[in-house]
Amino acid sequence: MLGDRDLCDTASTMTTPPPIDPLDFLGVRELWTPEQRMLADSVRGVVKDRVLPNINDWWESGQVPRELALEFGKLGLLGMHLEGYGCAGATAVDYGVASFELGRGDSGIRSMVSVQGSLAMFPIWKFGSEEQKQEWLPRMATGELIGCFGLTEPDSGSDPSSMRTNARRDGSDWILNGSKTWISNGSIADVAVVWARTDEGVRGFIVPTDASGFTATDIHGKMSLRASHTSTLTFDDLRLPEHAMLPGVSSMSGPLSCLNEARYGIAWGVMGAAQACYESALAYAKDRHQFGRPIAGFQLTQRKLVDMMVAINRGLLVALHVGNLKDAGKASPEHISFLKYDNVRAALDIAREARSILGANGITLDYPVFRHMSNLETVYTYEGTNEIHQLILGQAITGENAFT
Ligand code: TGC
Ligand code: FAD
Repeated sequence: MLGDRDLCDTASTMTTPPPIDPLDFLGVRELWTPEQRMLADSVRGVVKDRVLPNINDWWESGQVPRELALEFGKLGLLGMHLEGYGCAGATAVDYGVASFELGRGDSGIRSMVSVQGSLAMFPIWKFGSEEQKQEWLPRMATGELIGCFGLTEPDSGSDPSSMRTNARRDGSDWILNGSKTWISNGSIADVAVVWARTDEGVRGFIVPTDASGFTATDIHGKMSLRASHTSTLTFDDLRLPEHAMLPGVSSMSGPLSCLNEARYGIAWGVMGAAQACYESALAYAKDRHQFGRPIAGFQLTQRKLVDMMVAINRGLLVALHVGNLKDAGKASPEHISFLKYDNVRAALDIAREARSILGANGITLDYPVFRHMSNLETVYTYEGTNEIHQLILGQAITGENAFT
């Protein structure tokens, strides 16, 4: 029988909260399943072993080895949220957790995975014929084949509906002409999913990059997302067979629905980048002394660190909530815009504050912060700029369309 003393002990054990972890303040990781925590650990392991030791060299050279895709394929990360055809059939939350860990390494490396799964494989999986799925998806899931996604054009960025790239029928073939720019993975891709105007509406085409009339040229002089190949693609009377066309869609809803998938993963990934910046700034602030004390002891530094910590916990909780909505089939494109809009701007603010805490050291590659900060400038712009998501949300709450 338990005595009064035992009862008190039991009660106090039950109510004593665990110690606070400054790196996971609200214990958000505990909301992930044990399998999701294991997934996070294994992605983190690959990032630690394969990405972080090389990232500064890749950043400086602007080159990423394409073999990295094979490693991600082995882990089952490529097209992981798709079912069948060699894909892992994971949940949206699983995909988010993996993106978080990849983003913690580098947003360019996370982009390699996002583009492959959400932008190149997803449209084939969603809108492709059975033959197209069988032909492309299994080898894309392993990383043997790399894909890219061509929507943006030199004169059509935020407004992709104004695209000029076009395809016309020629007998049973299609002839593709035009250009796409700012295309991630472009010059290392084996296959490009290209969106073009046709007499039948906007159509997606699976374009092998060794086709005659296809050219990919890397964009140089980037100050952001340097560990990622970004290219301009041109199509010059490029002849494609009928079976290169995705039969399942003939409107802008095709490419725009792919963006939902990528935007969702990105919004988790930026919290990974923010976490890396926060961890770096926290460690630095505790170690760096000025005026005879650690700079972590100054109230202004504590304010910065606290704001970062709160924003990361909040961003991860919202990401988990939207992930759960997505898994329940209840996430609308506007929910995903909310997530992309708020998490990216928060991550960029966190990275800038972290940079300031590191002082002069903050502008070097000796610490990851500036690299993340500058990457986040790209993420603020791609997959719908901050302003575009603001207007999507504005329309959702006012009913007024600010675009037209
Ligand atoms: P709008 O008239 O609103 O829509 C045309 C049709 O599309 C449907 N739709 C969507 N469907 C699914 N998901 C969405 N998010 C959708 N948004 C719109 C819509 O219902 C309609 O369908 P239907 O059946 O009635 O025809 O189109 P709009 O031309 O007025 O444009 C709206 C706007 C501005 C929101 C859209 O153009 C937009 O999102 N612009 C931003 C462009 C963008 O995000 N580009 C990204 C390029 S890819 C990239 O950046 C990759 S980065 C690499 C990486 O991910 O790591
Ligand atoms: P613009 O559309 O010209 O916008 C310029 C400014 O005007 C922005 O601030 C914008 O918010 C603002 N603006 C535009 N319209 C409005 C409006 N209606 N109201 C208020 N403000 C407005 N694209 C792909 O298709 N595939 C890829 O793989 C890909 N990868 C990328 C990788 C990198 C590194 C980068 C930088 C971009 C990539 N993109 C890709 C392109 C990206 O999606 C576009 O850059 C983005 O959609 C914005 O287009 P834009 O750069 O032409 O800017």
